[in-house]
Amino acid sequence: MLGFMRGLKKTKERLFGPLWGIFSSGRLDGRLVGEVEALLLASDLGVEATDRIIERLREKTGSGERGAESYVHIVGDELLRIIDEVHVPEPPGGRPRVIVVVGVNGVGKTSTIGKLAYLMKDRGESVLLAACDTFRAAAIEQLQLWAGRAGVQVVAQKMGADPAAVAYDAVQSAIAKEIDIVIVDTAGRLHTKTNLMEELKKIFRVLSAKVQGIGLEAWLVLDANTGQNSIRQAEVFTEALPITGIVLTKLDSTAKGGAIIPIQSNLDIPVLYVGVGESVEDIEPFDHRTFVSALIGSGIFL
Ligand SMILES: Nc1nc2c(ncn2[C@@H]2O[C@H](COP(=O)(O)OP(=O)(O)OP(=O)(O)O)[C@@H](O)[C@H]2O)c(=O)[nH]1
Ligand SMILES: [Mg+2]
Repeated sequence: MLGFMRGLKKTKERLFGPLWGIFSSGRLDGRLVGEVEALLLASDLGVEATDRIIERLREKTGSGERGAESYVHIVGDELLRIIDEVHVPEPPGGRPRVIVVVGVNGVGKTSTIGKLAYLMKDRGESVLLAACDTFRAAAIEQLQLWAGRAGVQVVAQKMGADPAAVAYDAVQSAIAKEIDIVIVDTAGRLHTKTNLMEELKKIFRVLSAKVQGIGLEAWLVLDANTGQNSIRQAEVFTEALPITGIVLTKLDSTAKGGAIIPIQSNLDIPVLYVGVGESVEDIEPFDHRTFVSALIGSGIFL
């Protein structure tokens, strides 16, 4: 909860501070609803969520009902409803669980992997990392640094090695050591985008064909600063791979946190974790009730 509060500071300042202001300024009428609509649209919640919220508020105009609190709760209630409609897939059974982490360059894949390893280890699970970004100089060392912070091991080969071969090695090693979770770091950029997608697909293909009984999944990392444009970015990955979860990073450095809503509902993939800073502890499981409560500054949905 604390992390969420901290992480959403800028988003709250842009959205829910002014929203309380509008609702407190008088009776809810057409003019106020218009102001709310402009604010919601400007805050990255997306057209669909904005339309739904505005429709709910319009039902209340002229009702004589007063009080900023009750209107803010209508907003929060509709946001929860929208997130609740997102399909949450069951994690695949099988052992070890193998999570291939993908996303464009610089979104925060490697840091997220370090943070996830730390979090999962803290929960009592054993974790092994696979250094499959063999393209970018120093990527392997960067993952090793994060592994050191999290207190977990890395399977790596030389720069330029075949990422699918590294992933295969890591999974074999995890099976031999009875490790619970393998997290696979991947490149964010190759010579071309097509190359990158082919390489990611190959990691998937090799692992599913060559090792039986693992729980293979792919998570997509998106940078919250990209706002709703992340949806287009995500589509390239969702066409290539069966993405079952999203990690939204850098929530602490943007006012575009509202984009969590359209990203999930447009892609129909849940946000599983959010990144709220640059240290190993700066990750939070995404809980939609905590999120909405933190966003609107009221504990009513907890
Ligand atoms: N403020 C903030 N910074 C973050 C967060 N997550 C990652 N970063 C920063 O984003 C930058 C890129 O992070 P990386 O983990 O290297 O990103 P990447 O996706 O692995 O990048 P490539 O390997 O080049 O594709 C680093 O400076 C991180 O410290 C976050 O939640 N909050
Ligand atoms: Mg990286």
